[in-house]
Amino acid sequence: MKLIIGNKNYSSWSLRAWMSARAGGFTFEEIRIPLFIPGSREHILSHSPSGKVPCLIDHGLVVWDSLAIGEYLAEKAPHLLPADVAARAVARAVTAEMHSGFANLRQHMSMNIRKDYSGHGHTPEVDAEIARIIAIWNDCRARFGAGGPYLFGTFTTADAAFAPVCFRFRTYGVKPDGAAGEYLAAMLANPHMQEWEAAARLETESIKSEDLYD
Ligand SMILES: N[C@@H](CCC(=O)N[C@@H](CS)C(=O)NCC(=O)O)C(=O)O
Repeated sequence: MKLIIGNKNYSSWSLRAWMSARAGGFTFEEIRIPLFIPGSREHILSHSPSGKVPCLIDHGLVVWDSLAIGEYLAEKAPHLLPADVAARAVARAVTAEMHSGFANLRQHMSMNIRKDYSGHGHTPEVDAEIARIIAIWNDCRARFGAGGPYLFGTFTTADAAFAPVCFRFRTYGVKPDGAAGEYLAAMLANPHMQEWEAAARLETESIKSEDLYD
């Protein structure tokens, strides 16, 4: 299995797929393509038909888009989704909401693990999206979280979907209270998250357009 990803500091979509692959216990070769430098588009297209990362290649089968990759990995490692049908439906709902929404947060609080942009990025629209994310976290933890520290107890693809938000909240100094805050702390302490973060800190490329508040 191969996973094509972008820069670990910046590529939020890559992180989602990578976290599902790690949490699923898969052995995979990681192909990291630094984004937005000469040749990167051609390099990505040599693996991924969409021209985007992440892209998963499993015995010749090409699966692109982080949502499809998460679903594919969960078919092979069913513990990546909750066992209960209702919990599984909600896990998919919050994952889909994350995948298709939160445009203001993406724009004003882009993932940038190495930076401390505390206090930056707030607009009324961003703050409304932050409130919605905190409400999702509190709701999932209260209804489904009894079996562990993650949204549905054990780590699922829903946690992978929110992994970039956790790094964003730290970069931009967003500090939820209560259950959501405890969830954020658990995610930032997750060994796979820490492995990704350590690699992001070692990267030397900068994407100036993503360093929003320098
Ligand atoms: N909906 C896609 C989005 C993928 C995406 O936008 N990836 C960005 C990096 S995070 C990318 O490949 N950008 C390179 C480019 O557009 O040339 C997914 O979930 O995988």
